[in-house]
Amino acid sequence: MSMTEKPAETPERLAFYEKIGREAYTPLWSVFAELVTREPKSRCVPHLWRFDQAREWLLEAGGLITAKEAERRVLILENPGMRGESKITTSLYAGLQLVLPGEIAPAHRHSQTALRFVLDGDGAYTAVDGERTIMHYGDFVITPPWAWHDHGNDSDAPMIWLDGLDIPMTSFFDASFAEGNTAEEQSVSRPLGDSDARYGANLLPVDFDSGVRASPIFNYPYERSRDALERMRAQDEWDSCHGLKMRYVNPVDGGFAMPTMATFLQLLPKGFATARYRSTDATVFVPVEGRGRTTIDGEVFAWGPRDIFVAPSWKWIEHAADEDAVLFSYSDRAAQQKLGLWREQRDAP
Ligand code: 1HN
Repeated sequence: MSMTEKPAETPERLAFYEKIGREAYTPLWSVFAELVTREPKSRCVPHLWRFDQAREWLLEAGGLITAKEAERRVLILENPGMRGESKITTSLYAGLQLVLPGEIAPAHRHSQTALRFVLDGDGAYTAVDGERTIMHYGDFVITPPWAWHDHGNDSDAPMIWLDGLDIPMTSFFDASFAEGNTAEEQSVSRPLGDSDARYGANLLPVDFDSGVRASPIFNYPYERSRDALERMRAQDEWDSCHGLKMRYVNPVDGGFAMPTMATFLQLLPKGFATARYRSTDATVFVPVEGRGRTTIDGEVFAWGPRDIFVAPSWKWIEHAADEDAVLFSYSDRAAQQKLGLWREQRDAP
């Protein structure tokens, strides 16, 4: 049988499909080519959201509903190819969350893993399983599956961050559980900086086994990651497709920081233009510093700090930096690699 063409229908065949269809059967040969495609086919399309517009509408939402009433005051970034599905890619969710000064986003927990990437404001906290962390611009913070979490803003300015969750993936597996807490905020049971000291200093408690697959570090401060990139650039070894690209790591097993989602931070020096690459993990990019342009499937997106753009699976991507630029990104590569699915093709050595 051809991989791409479906056999011609005949009146006898159609009558047969009709008969078996009434009893919940379908002939594989009439759907095979759509099920097993030669290459990834997706409704996900490239798109860019401007932070300035998002911030304006988030602040407007801030006048319409409180964080408490909304549970989470978030504007979802919906892929234009999949409107109404709360997805930025086929497997991933993205939203922008606003917490105003004095507000609390109440404690809850769920099966879905979440990441936060801080985009505006300074000094709000998120609490995960009894420990708070204070958030600053560019910090990457994780909420492992089934961990209690709440957010609060004791600063005097609005805080906005990007939420990335594996919601569509969890729905795909029909594995979603969630519960709220009777108390609005968790009681604090560990001092600030406890996880960082225990797990973030190239040390681990001897015999450590958290029983959780996510990293025990839950705030990866931008200051530290950025400093690492800056010190490495002196070596002048740029990957032709990715510049200087690092992945956030779980110190316990060397894997990605979260079980389903992979996160990255990359530096593209001023004037650098990458070679093309494509990979099976549709990716959400967030420029943290600098300006540049990314071409995705032939379409050019000019970006600046805090804009958000998405590249679908298996579409050619190339970046060009007009200034020294830093990009944060996340994708489902962590899951795909565990499942033996991930592929990358480089149009370069
Ligand atoms: C969630 O728990 C948060 O904790 C944000 O801030 C967005 C979207 C869907 C489901 C849970 C948060 C979310 C979410």
